[in-house]
Amino acid sequence: MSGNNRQSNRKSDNNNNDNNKIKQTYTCFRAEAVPLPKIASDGSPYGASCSEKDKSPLNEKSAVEDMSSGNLDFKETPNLLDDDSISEKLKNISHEPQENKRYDICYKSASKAVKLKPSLAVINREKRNQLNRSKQGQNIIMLRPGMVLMKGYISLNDQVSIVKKCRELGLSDGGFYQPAYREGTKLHLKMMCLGKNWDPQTKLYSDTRPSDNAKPPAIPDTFSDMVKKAIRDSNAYLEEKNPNAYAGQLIPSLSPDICIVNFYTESGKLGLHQDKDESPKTLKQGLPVVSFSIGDSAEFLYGDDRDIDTADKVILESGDVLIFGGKSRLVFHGVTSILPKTAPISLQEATDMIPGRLNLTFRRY
Ligand SMILES: O=C(O)CCC(=O)C(=O)O
Repeated sequence: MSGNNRQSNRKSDNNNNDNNKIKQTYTCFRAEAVPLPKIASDGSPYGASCSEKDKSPLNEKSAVEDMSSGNLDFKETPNLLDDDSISEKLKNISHEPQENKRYDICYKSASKAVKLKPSLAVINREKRNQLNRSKQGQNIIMLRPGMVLMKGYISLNDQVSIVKKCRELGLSDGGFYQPAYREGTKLHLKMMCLGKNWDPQTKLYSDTRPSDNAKPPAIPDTFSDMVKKAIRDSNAYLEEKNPNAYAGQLIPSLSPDICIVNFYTESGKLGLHQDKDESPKTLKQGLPVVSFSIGDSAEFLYGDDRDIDTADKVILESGDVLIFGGKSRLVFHGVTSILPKTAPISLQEATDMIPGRLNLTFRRY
């Protein structure tokens, strides 16, 4: 995986129905603690990046979100601790130096008392999303040879189970942490590896995480089964739809031994990169990367090179599965933004997940 500098200015967005080319560059800001972004000459996977953009005045909600993304200077917010419910949330989200903290992707249930009531517009959107989910199996789109998007493929129940499992694993040894590059630039997400560790500093896989020697938790069997089923279903659909057109374009099956779990807060992002640190055999065979999206939607770019001006764009919503293997195994891809408040309400209610997006990418070394 390698990244790209995104310190530039948003100019335009020529998104149209026929061709979703995104013609944008992005304005990004640097957090105090983050060294100057650099062009990722080393191909940094998640991009030497612009930093958290949210500099808005603190209120209860944004303070908790900022704390959860590790960007809040605790000393500046003494009033927050006067409120019992907020301090309850903060107890759950460490403000120790990021290297040492256990990152919780869900609020404690006690914090439910401070939840905001969803607006009518949000409730309606949720209903539409649920309707789409019920069309499961008819919503498979081939984005390009070897790259398939399965809209709403993961049922809400399974999404809830995945969030709960990731929360549990994320709080255990080898769980979520704040990754950084060798030069100290922080990635705009929290990460946890399952199966094997992938290190953003060396771009190598290993059995333990160098920063704390933790052994990554195993990939739950239920996750692996879902990955295998998704590939089978996507191939079956493509074959049935048009046996001639898709002959030779089916996705090789995958028995994953690595899963990289990313959690993006609302200001999270990830530069255009390729997933190319897996074994030469895997890359040669085009064994796919299978990606699960859960929570808030993401603006996802993909293309032939590390160029946001020529990349295509697609919105990944909660429950979507994206598969890229075969001819698309080395496609450049990245996340330009998270679309706040787009997660299914029922998911939020069942998990008490903090605002943001959970993404799991399964691979084989
Ligand atoms: O969050 C996503 O959808 C992409 C994640 C990704 O590209 C990666 O982990 O390599």
